[in-house]
Amino acid sequence: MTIQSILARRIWDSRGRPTVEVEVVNADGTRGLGMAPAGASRGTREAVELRDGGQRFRGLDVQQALRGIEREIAPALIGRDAADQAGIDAALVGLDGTPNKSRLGGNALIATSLAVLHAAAAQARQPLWQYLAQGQPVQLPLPQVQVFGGGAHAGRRVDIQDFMVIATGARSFAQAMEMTAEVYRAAGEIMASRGALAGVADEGGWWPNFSRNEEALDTLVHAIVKAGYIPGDDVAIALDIAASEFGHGGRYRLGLDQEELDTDGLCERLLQWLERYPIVSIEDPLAEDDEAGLVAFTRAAGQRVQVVGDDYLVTSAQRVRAAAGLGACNCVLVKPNQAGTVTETKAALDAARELGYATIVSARSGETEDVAIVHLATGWNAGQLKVGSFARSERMAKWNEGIRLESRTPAPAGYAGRAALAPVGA
Ligand code: 2PG
Ligand code: MG
Repeated sequence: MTIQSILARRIWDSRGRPTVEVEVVNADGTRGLGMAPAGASRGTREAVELRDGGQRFRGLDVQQALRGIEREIAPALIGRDAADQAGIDAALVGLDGTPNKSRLGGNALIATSLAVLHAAAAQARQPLWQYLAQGQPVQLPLPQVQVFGGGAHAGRRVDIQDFMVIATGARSFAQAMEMTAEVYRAAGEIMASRGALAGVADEGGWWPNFSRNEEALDTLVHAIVKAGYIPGDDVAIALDIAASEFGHGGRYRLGLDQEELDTDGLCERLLQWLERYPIVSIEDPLAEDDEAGLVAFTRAAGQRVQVVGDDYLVTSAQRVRAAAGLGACNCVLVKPNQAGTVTETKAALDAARELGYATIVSARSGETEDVAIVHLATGWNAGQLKVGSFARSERMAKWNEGIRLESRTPAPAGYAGRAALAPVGA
């Protein structure tokens, strides 16, 4: 069955910014929709988003990306089989012709690649996760859910970007959502009781009205207790330090705490937090350019907690292999738009798995109603899923999709739970 037409249009993301949507229509009438998400804290080696520049929508319009899809991508893909994901993705990469996908745009490529994937699943008359699972037993992922947003997602009100919880005591995806709902609400009540409630940040986490970064951690523990759970037992903490946002060349400036730390100083601070708080996962603890720091931190903490590479690994199989050679990180954050195509995303995930790294499929801070990543996390058996907070429907659509997958027949073969965390088997 062949691709009959490809439509590209501008839609709007969760920050009200332009983004790319692609619709692939097969000859049998089945179709697939792909939407490009957008990050705010980005790794410098990510696939480049093609934006128009100029005055309109603060330079963020995507007309050039749409034109590239209409004039170059569509003619190259029409007549091909949507089921040939690898062939189509290779064609996309070849057409673009640049190492960072800057000519046609990573946003154009990922929207197209995801639309082709959806169209192939629709053609096979299977839910996407099942199409991806190819008959292998797969599990619903363990969710990481943001409670306070910070960093680039909250006007840098606090330095640390994501203060998240993982319902480690939950025995199903639905139960993890129930526990998270109670903690999220308790955190809001605590902020309200302090007169500190000021709406939410970009991913739906409570606005981080704190006077120190550690106050956010204390409040998170307090919220877990107030919700009736045992910190570390029932509900644990996950952080995305997103250190590339406040550190370069081994110098880290914590604006809120009015401190400047070097690599050793930041490592030491984070190791103290690991002692004092029930943290089970820590992402981008050092900046993307601080490889030695990432190796040292992983050596010091990687036997006890999950050390996640996001900006540093940028969903690249090649970078994952290099990191494994050095001993940096023990878990890979997998973001399809960092790679630019579904096939390259899967290659990064496969490399991670082969090397004994845990994997988390992740959304971006700029999202849409698209729930594809829930299917990718499940169908690829990634083990973990990160999609932001427990508010705003671009987030809730994804959590709710997980609940749907768990309760439908056929359902995935159970729930990954805390065993999905690195270090694996700890
Ligand atoms: C991250 C993501 C999601 P962004 O850093 O992991 O929280 O943020 O999409 O802005 O890169
Ligand atoms: Mg991150």
